[in-house]
Amino acid sequence: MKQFDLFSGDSPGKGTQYKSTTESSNADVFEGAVSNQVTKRNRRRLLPDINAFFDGELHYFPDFLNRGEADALFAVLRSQLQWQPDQVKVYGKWHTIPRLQAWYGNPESHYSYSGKTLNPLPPTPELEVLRKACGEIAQVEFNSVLANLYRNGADCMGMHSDDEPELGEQPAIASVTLGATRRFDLVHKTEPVKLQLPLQSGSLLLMCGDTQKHWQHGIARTKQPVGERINLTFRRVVKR
Ligand SMILES: O=C(O)CCC(=O)C(=O)O
Ligand SMILES: [Mn+2]
Repeated sequence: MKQFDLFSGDSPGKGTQYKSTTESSNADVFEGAVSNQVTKRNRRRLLPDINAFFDGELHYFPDFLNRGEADALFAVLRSQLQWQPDQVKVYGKWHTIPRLQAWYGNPESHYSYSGKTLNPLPPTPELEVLRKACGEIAQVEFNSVLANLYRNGADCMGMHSDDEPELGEQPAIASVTLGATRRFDLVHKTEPVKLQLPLQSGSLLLMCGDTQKHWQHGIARTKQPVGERINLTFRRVVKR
């Protein structure tokens, strides 16, 4: 079994923090890191206003895993996780979601969304390594992970917030991407602001603070030929 000893040598990639603040230096950080990733339309609208509009906290670690680790983890998780087609209820009707998914966690981490309760499978060793590594960075004891497999560009995830009551107030969500780069959209719930982040293989995106309260996020469908992508969102499910 390959061990993913994330903290033995190099420390994880330096994080870039996007945070609501009145200090102008954060806007520079934002611009340097993201300006070439947002569309021209958004760049004009977004960058001058980022301090006013960023209600929440995002931290992006593009090199959380190195290339070899990311490729090896993709192969292991692609074959070992129990990928399932799933269904959600929308306006009283069941629909098959456009991706495969699997839910892993400790036995108490039952998670309800869209009219369903997911019962967790026991985490694999690789998921445990990643859970601990993400937890050290976020300073959160994550106890569950939702794994999503996007098989091609038609697979996607609609805009939503991870704001279910069992995630508690100001939930921290650690999102690890493996495989193809896909565009991650963030849209503010009340202001005309959006962010587009191409999440690269091996990256970690931490969403914390009020991000879920003020923003929706999702993965858009694309007509571009694109390979498979695995995304893992580590969460802390709390008892209500
Ligand atoms: O695939 C992604 O990057 C997003 C996944 C996500 O938002 C979720 O699992 O709630
Ligand atoms: Mn989400």
